[in-house]
Amino acid sequence: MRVSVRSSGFVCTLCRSKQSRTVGAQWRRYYSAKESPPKTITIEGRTYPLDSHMNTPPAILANIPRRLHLQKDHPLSITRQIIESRFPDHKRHNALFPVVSVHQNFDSLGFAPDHPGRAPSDTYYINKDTVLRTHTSAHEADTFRANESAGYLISADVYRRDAVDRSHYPVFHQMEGAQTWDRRNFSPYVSLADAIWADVEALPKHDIDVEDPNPTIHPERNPLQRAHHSPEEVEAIAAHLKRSLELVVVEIFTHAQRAAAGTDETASREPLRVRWVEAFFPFTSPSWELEVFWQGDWLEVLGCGVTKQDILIDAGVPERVGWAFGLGLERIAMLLFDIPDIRLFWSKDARFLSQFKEPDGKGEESGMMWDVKRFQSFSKYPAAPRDVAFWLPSTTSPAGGQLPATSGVPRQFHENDVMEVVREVAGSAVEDVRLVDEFVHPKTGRKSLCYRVNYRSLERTFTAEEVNALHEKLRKRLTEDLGVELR
Ligand code: FA5
Ligand code: MG
Repeated sequence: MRVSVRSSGFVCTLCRSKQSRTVGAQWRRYYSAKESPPKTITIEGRTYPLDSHMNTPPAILANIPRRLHLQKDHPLSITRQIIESRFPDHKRHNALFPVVSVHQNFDSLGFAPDHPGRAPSDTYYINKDTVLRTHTSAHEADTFRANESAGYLISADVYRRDAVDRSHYPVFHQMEGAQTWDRRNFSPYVSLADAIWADVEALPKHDIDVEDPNPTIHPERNPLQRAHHSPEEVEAIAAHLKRSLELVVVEIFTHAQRAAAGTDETASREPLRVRWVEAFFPFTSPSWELEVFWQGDWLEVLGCGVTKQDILIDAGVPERVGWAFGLGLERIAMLLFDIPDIRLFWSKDARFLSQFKEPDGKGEESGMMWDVKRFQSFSKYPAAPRDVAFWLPSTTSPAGGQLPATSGVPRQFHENDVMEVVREVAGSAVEDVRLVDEFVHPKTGRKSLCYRVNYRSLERTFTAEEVNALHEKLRKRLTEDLGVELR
């Protein structure tokens, strides 16, 4: 692929798309010390052509080989195995490659062409057709097509340009689960719905109080796929889905409370509160999210729903109907072990890693084998907050700023671009980044933003000089990359 380089940025000669200077400049800075940027990139032996859509920093790609969900004795791997123990008959897929096509990640799941999730402000692109998967659902269609089992689980690393705080990291891990029934095979029952209800009855019961105030089907908010399912079938599928996932939460909390019992009596007495809320995903209907009350707030742990029948039809299994879910392994592991900061999962510090142990030998299928201990936080090092205030680039629209552009179509400023620059300059030296002030100048219409960057190491105390140097570098890079004017 040939790419023409202009002083103001890059234009992809293949797709003729207008790329912001950020994307082109990043690509040039990361991947080229020489005159022209490289034409391809090789990731673990697989080679991809590059174009001006490339916005994935090397520091993000460097996480690919870590595979924390498979690392022995790692809390994410332990969490994965405890959840897997609730689905003993589901086929597991734990080594699927993270570079996927735009088709797999979005099109195959029915994402609209203008869905915000596709934007380069939210997703790491390798080229215009290739991304780092943003969710494990990227493998749904292929796994349904392979049709190897009625149920499956996929655990994997996923990548998103997102906020910087204690529960968000640009790389995290999800577990996808699905269960299907063949509508031609319901004997000895009189209907498919009856056959599914028999499976619901075969699941264990639990005694937790679950808030679930909404009807399973709501014509506007959570519609039935009328062409494909009867209301009775959806009631049965939803009951099976919800019970299966409530049992996951019960399993996790049983372990967490047992671990807490040894340390803190009040935590061990706090009853588990769980609620279902209505949700929307392009690939399920009806859809829900499951939230758990934890340390004073509702925490979303998973999304799920009745699989869109078009996905199963396109995958060549039109006779199958069923459910799917996707959960965040970090979120669950934070509840399970009481881990306060998502950056800790990436730590190579023995004070962190040595606290977690898988049981030896077999017994993976039995949750009772797990001896979970509550994480003993090592001492907290002081936070060093620094503010950075800037004017967004002048713009015809007084409402917001725009990134420098090459071909007349400017790209809107997006907060995730600030987050990305912070990650590049300071990596995991930053605990969180928050917008603390914004205003629009009454005369010029220019917009000013002020972000508070909270520098704090998990492993030691930073000196003021170190923090100042990082912050100065950040200020410089914000002007260079985003075209903002420091105040
Ligand atoms: C999804 O990713 C859907 N693919 C889930 C799904 C699968 C729905 C199958 C229906 C059927 P969502 O973007 O809400 O949905 O992410 C799912 C879970 O991942 C969240 O509930 C949360 O637990 C976790 N999660 C999302 N973003 C982050 C993040 N930046 N850091 C850590 N965990 C996250
Ligand atoms: Mg969600």
